[in-house]
Amino acid sequence: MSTATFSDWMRTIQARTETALSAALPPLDVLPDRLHEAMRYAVLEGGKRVRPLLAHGAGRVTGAEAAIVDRVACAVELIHAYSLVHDDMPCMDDDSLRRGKPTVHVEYDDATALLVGDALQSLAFQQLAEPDLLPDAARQLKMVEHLAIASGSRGMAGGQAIDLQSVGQSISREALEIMHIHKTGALIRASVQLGALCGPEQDPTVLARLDQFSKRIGLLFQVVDDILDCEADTATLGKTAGKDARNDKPTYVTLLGMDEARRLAAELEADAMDAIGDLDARADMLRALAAYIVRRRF
Ligand code: GRG
Repeated sequence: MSTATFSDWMRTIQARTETALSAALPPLDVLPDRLHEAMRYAVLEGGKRVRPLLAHGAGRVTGAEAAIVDRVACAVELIHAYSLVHDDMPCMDDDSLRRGKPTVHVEYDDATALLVGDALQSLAFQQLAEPDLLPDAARQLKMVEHLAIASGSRGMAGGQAIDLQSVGQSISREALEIMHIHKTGALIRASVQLGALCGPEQDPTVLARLDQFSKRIGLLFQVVDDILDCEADTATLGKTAGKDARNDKPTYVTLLGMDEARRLAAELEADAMDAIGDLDARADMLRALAAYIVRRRF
């Protein structure tokens, strides 16, 4: 498949995700209008939409209608947006910039940021509760279960708790991996699971392959994120590789060094490709997405 074909697909999915998110979010002229404005500020016009892309990529494999996948793409992106709003707050990472603009608690205030995250999380589950989203109610309920587990204490929120506990401490590679499997990996995995559940073709072997793929992609995403952060820090602050300039959180680069982190990224990409190697051409967008995640530069 040509790069142009993938780029076109990616832009199409990003655009339809933007439209779907805008329709799902409460309008600006409905009370409480300040909260609704802040929710729209947090979600719209920003981000790569990697999770919606993964959901649509997996949905293609199981023959899903794109309009159904839009719903689950909104659900996973709303959870992601909530996690970023809360992660940026002073009680967590205390960041003032996100996606090139002031973070929600800076633009509004702490209480609003807290409520934005809460409300986005509820809105995410509301997307999955739509009557007759799928002809099969059991499959629709499975989506709710996957997303609840992925975002709760056995998923993203749990990973964040482990991350906060590990600040300033030296941890093993295994412990770092467990943290990321929960913090970022669980939602990436759920994005693929939910996208795959949208389609009528529910072959257990294919679903297992997609699951393997998503687990590797989750870790790959984090390793690449650590590499990019370290490169950016080195370029802008003159820091040496091996030190995360933002805080004392352990990263794959601090733990393994830059060369080994790059080698690990290449290995995870190969493993991810291998996991879906047997699938037909409908998996090509997922293959291209894996390559995009490794080679992204923003
Ligand atoms: C607050 C419950 C709670 C959880 C926060 C995911 C998370 C857990 C925090 C994000 C912190 C962070 C920057 C992690 C690094 C990897 C990551 C998830 C980066 C941001 O995701 P992208 O690159 O962002 O998909 P965009 O802006 O493109 O959507």
